[in-house]
Amino acid sequence: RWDSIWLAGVRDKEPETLFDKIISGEIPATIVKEDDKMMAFKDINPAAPAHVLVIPKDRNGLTRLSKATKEQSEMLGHLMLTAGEIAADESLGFGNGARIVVNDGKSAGQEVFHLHIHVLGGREFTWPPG
Ligand code: DGP
Repeated sequence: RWDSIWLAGVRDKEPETLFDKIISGEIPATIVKEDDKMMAFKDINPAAPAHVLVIPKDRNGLTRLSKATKEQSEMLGHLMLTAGEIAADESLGFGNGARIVVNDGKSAGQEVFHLHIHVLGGREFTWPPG
């Protein structure tokens, strides 16, 4: 786990966020899915009965989606596939439709500048979002 943080620090000049502390285990989180590249954990301030965040372990400059590069395509695909798997997981309270969201930048409501995909479920959603 520390390897990915060290790598992130070397490659990435942006300030660390609390998600690095979740990855390292310094801040506890309810992890629902994890591999060497990503971690998915329950949102501390859920906006729906089921609310999971999917993040890359090595942020590698990816503070927000609009900074993504072609080299990060595989990682982004992996995160998106994971979000889809979570959205189908009835044991987590999903399975009947999900809202999958990336807030890109402050005016879109982004507060943590380590790319993350929100997977929300367990209720009906309206459109347009607020
Ligand atoms: P955003 O606003 O898109 O940057 O989403 C950040 C989310 O991160 C927000 O829904 C709340 C969540 N969050 C913030 N701090 C913590 C924490 O310490 N633990 C967990 N599990 N989630 C957190």
